[in-house]
Amino acid sequence: VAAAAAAAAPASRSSVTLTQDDLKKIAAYKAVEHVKSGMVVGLGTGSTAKHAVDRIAYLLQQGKLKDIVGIPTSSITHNQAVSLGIPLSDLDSHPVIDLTIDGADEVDPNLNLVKGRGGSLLREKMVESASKKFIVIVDESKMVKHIGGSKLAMPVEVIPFCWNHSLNRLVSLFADSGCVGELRKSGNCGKAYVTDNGNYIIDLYFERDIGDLNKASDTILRLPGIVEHGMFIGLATSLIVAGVEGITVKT
Ligand code: ABF
Repeated sequence: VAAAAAAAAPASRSSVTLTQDDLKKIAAYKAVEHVKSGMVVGLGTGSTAKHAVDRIAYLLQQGKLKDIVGIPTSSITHNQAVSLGIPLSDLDSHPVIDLTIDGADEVDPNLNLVKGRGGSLLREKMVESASKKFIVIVDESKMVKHIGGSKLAMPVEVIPFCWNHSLNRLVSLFADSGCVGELRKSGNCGKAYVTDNGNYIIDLYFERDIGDLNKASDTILRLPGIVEHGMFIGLATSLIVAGVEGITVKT
């Protein structure tokens, strides 16, 4: 209720105190305004994108949207969409997607993103790179001056075979940036986290900025055993940021 009220008016005029989840919902609902009947829609993953999927399902149930085909970016989103009755397909059948809505872990002023701290990145990148429009939805805490410059993780999906070797090679690529890496673990059980694609994730941490993002991307992807990384460079076409002062839209 609080989020719906806030979505209808600038947050600063709302009489309610907005939580971070309210802000995520506001950004998600705003993005879903761009979904039109008949579209093929990429369904993002994470606590922000989840609100967009809920909203699309609600509008379908109300008959305000029709003939939507959803392309989920993870098994979690697939299951959510199935439970809500959203018709689904995949990239094999729909190689061009009209619009994808997804969250991010970091966003810079040029709409470059870090994604994958929640565990999804490969399917997201496949879907988002096949999308005519890709709207990123975040609360204001995700905005950074430059991705790759924070002290937080840069996820890299690797094949499980000799992952420690891949970790060492990744770290040595970025020795000048004071890089360290660790295998992502699943909860407290000590076992490796396994992605939807049966792979592992290595989280890289940089002491200093990694500099040119395209160069860093190319360097990582040239390593055998690396599947994909969490830098999404030049893929987002617009950004919706929800903050306590209101919504900012950037294209
Ligand atoms: C997924 O969800 C990931 O790529 C990213 O790590 C995360 C963002 O999640 P949240 O909206 O929960 O912060 O899209």
